[in-house]
Amino acid sequence: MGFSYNCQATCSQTFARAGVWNTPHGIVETPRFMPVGTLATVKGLTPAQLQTTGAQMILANTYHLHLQPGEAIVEKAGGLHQFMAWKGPILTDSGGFQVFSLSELREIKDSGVTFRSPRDGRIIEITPERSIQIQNALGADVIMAFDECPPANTSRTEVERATQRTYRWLERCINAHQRPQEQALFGIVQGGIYPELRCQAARDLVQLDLPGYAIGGVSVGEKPELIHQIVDITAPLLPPHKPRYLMGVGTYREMAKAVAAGVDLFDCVIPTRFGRHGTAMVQGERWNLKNAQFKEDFRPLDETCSCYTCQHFTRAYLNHLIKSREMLGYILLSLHNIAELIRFTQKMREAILSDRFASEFAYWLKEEDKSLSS
Ligand code: PRF
Ligand code: ZN
Repeated sequence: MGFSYNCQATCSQTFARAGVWNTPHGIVETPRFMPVGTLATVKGLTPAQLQTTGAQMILANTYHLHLQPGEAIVEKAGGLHQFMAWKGPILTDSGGFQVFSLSELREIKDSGVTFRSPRDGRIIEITPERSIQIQNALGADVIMAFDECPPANTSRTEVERATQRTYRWLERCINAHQRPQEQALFGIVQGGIYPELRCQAARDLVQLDLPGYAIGGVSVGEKPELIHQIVDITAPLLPPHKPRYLMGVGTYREMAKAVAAGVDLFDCVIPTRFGRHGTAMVQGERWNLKNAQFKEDFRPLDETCSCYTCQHFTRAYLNHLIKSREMLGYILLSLHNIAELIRFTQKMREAILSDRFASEFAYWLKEEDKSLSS
């Protein structure tokens, strides 16, 4: 029972590490990508299908589940695991990020955030205490601190204010947390693109001796080089015997560079969002399956992929499904895309275990060729 992170191997040339993280609902082998199931569903996939992708831990979201169906319903159902029939570990994000990114008419004060519900227009207040109360009721294995994530164009003064507020909110989250034995509360390092603010935030959070740490506030519109720089500065300041989670990042290069900096966990909506739009992620490329070039292509989507989609269906069939707007097309692409990203992180893990990470992932780790990259 409980939580423990055990490092199995470290890379001799980077800060990459492979580990096993024990949670109350099973182990997570790191580095690993976590699929996003915002509304207690990874869109389009049954838990059994999800399991075949190699998913171990999945995400859900406090903000969305508070609005619909409400945490009381989930609690009555016996908690998130029972409600959605996912037996593995679950993490809930605090809602902080979504309040900022999704709601119109929001007001941020020291006490918390008020916003107008996009569903029915009622005014809702989420405070650090409220976020934790909701997350305690939802019952995920890992819960996230309620933080303020300023957008990329925010001034240093404003970011400093947000980072200090995030720290005060974290103290309130810790005090409000009613189930510390069953649910690990992660702190989130903010500080924008400002190295000194990141360092200060990381040091302050580490003092609180939390069971895990996240790097937030990246991939909010800044250049990729800045993501790498911030992660390089922040990750080494986090305790080596606890998991490190880079929030909202799921592109190959950013994950590889973050793993090289010592990050263990990732999440991103890209694989499911792309899947729902008919886009497949194949060996680092993005293919639009609507494209006529696939019409008579009877090869599997990715000939090297062992996912259910690639084992059973052709590009021609997927082209047909997507063109016909058939549900199954979106489902099969989401399944493959998730499997693809998890496999990428699993490959990094295996490379670290045999100390071949730096050479095998050299392509992703080298400086980006600006003429080719997107
Ligand atoms: N904070 C929270 N969730 C997040 C982020 C954050 O900064 C990000 C930023 N990439 C994604 N999800 N609570
Ligand atoms: Zn596949």
